[in-house]
Amino acid sequence: MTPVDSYAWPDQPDTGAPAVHPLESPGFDFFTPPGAAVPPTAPAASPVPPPTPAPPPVDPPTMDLGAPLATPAPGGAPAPAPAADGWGPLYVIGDVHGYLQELLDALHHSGLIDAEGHWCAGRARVWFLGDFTDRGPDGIGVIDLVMRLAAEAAASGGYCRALMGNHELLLLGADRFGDEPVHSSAGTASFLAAWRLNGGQPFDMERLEDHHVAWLTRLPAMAVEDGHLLVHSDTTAYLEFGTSVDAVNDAIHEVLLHGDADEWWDAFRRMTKRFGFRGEAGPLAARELLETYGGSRVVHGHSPIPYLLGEVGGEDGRPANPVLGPMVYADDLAVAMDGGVTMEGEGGRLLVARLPLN
Ligand SMILES: [Mn+2]
Repeated sequence: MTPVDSYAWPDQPDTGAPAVHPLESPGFDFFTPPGAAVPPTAPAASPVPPPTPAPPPVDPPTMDLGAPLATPAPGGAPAPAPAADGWGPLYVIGDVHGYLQELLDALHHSGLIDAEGHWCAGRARVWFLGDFTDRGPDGIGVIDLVMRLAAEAAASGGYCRALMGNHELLLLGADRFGDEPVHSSAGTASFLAAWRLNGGQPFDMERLEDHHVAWLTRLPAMAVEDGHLLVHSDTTAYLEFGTSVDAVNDAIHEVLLHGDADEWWDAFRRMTKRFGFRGEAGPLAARELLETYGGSRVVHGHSPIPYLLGEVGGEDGRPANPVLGPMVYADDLAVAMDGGVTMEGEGGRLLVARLPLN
């Protein structure tokens, strides 16, 4: 893989950029370069003192997966109590985008991993909502951690699973198709150009190994758990893949296993749409997904909460308020879980939430 330039804004395409309108393009994906000052995390409700501020993301990353966390509280939060059916509580985690240390801090603070970074939540259930790589300092480190926690959780009788986000498709597509032109209704592009424009990190691509590719390729795009429909993106475009959870997951896997670059691009384009549950038509759209796939609430990542709230875009581009937790909206039918960890220093944070909310 040829090393790529440093950051480029999606609305300032370089020569390799797709010649399409930003709003129609997968390049329309919010982007904040890493490297901003990292504020102390501000956990909402927990007896555990906030962890010491993590060091600013470095490039290349140097943090160890198993390094002890700074939090002095032994064991982190109290161990989750098992549910009546034997399963432990259900957690969801929003977009990580390579922010490994922030993920370790958040998991430890939630009582899911111990001070050495190992699963300590027994039969708890964890779903990551996708988008592990790009933008942040250690995307492959994040994937390695999630893969290891999946094994450790299974050995404890719980589980740690993950959905496929659009950045997984982007990374896999860039790895597989590179500069090969893809043809979409919006113009010509390539996965490599789109990946670069959306925060693709050369050090992640260099460390992407076959076992990562195999694991990422098998991730489901949606799941229903405890009455929650879990998806990465806030869009009804999933309906274009099928009308059941299995049909959607099978259709996307079929594309990843046998599709050509154009078919991959079409899947990527659908899974990159956003804001489907916002505004007046939002509740109806959420209801349509729930009636089709099951569940009583859609839980998604992908669109950072400050953007969903319309709080970004002022003169300094900063959100008006820091993200404190998940956002319930669309007549309580949708939960946004992307706290905007890439906007650290600007009020964003990585969100871990135990479901149900309220
Ligand atoms: Mn996304």
